[in-house]
Amino acid sequence: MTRTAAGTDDVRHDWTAEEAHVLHDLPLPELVFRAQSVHRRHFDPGEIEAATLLSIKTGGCPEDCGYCSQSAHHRTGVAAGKLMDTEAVLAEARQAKAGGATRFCMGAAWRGPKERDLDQVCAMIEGVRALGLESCATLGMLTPSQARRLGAAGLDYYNHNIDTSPAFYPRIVTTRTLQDRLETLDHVRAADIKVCCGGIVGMGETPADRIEMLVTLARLRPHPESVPLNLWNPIPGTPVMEDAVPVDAIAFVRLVALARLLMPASVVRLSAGRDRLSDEAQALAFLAGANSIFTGDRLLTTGNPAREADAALLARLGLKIAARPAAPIRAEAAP
Ligand code: SAM
Ligand code: DTB
Ligand code: SF4
Repeated sequence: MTRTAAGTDDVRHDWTAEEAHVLHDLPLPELVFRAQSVHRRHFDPGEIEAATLLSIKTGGCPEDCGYCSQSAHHRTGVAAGKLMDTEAVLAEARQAKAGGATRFCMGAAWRGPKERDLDQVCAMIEGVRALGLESCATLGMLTPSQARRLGAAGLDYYNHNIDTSPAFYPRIVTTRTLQDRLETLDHVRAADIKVCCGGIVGMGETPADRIEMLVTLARLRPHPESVPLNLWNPIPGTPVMEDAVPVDAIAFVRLVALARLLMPASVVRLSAGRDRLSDEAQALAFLAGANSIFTGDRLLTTGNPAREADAALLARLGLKIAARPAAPIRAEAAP
């Protein structure tokens, strides 16, 4: 994806919740105009990044995340599987590449990887990179040495979400803290791997929690290079199911615009729940500064728009899937 030569003088890390609320509540045309103006300083507005996900180890997870189909604490009907064979993963990566993706993201339902598993994931990363794809992994918590091993294998991105606001966090997960998540992100940074970190909306949190989540991300130094925004995909059998309140499309577009304004040089990805957004809502989200999507018919355990539907949407909008992975330069120097 083409980054423009803009400087990073509009990149700040001292955002307050009050400032974020003021931006969030602007009249929608003003909010979207400002977000699109910032977007154009950093990115080609005609390009969308495409990443494809694969669940390399599904279900049976010891964590109790109240939103997740893969937690062993909930009866969701998702069976616990084994770590996939490396060749089978690389066959999927080849298909992702043939489908136009520039990044391949491998997800595992672990609290954290075991050493033996890590050997195999490192082989997968090397294979993915040999195909000319960027690699991303999301494997749960990492120790500093595990992060270094992944970095040495050539991992480009590590996805590890903060998921929600600090105040709402203990309501959705009790087997780890937000501080644990932030520590793993520190280890990922120290290993010189780019950070993909975002969250979920629609789990029963308040609008203020959503803004707090974005402010928490925008106060990280440096900002995550990649910010996935997930609309919660309802999973019968999870505790969140009881309290979930879907986020309407316009409210979601406001969050996309706010993410773009708070983190000007970060790629903002429309992630889970995109299959419930109309073409018009997605168009508005792109106008508000979203510039990445997951392509392929599946996310991890839930659905995603069909490839053909995405191709038709992007053609209607005159948008191109970026032919190259994001430039390997950091948009922002580490402090
Ligand atoms: N186990 C690892 C972890 O938690 O970091 C990696 C996989 S986990 C499924 C990756 C992310 O997917 C979670 O952090 C959460 O933000 C998102 N996620 C999980 N279930 C979801 C759902 N039902 N709807 C939307 N996003 C979801
Ligand atoms: C992220 O923020 N969204 C992706 C990726 N990171 C790993 C995962 C979405 C999962 C949606 C639920 C599922 O398919 O199980
Ligand atoms: Fe496990 Fe990740 Fe699901 Fe939590 S979100 S239950 S850590 S797979």
